[in-house]
Amino acid sequence: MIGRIIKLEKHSDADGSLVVVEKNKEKIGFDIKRVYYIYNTKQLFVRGKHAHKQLKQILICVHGSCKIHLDNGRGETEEVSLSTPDIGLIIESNVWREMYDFSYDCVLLVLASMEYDEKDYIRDYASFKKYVSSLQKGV
Ligand code: T46
Repeated sequence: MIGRIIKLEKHSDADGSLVVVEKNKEKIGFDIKRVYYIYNTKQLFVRGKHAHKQLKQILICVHGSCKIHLDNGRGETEEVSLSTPDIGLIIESNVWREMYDFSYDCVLLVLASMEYDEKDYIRDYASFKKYVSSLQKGV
């Protein structure tokens, strides 16, 4: 598994539902420093297409649905469908991600371990593969 799926604590009653993300309960393994969300994405548009050197994130599709393609740069890939607000996908650093197949009503919430830093992005796939291989060789 490249991404880690976590089941979030949901409290539902006749009046509705509430979902909690708590670092220690869900064994998230990092502090959350930034929150953003993606919505109004055109269905055929592919977002992401990058990796992060340090950043770790949890993706939660709080409304609608979308798919996430993950690639660890070492020959393994994975497709994850998100369509439930009480499921989170943890993506560690050094994972190439692409988000696609957005439903018209998709709201993708992201909880991130670091503040925004463009220098942390690798936006070119060949450079990503090179970077992962340099990590493996310890250079
Ligand atoms: C990721 C996936 C899941 C900011 O100014 N601050 C921010 O915190 C973020 C996340 C983005 N931006 C700016 C940078 C771009 O001008 O917002 C614009 C769109 O960002 P980007 O093209 O990187 O969006 P996505 O949907 O391709 O990727 C985002 C995150 O950037 C990325 O970290 O893993 O969502």
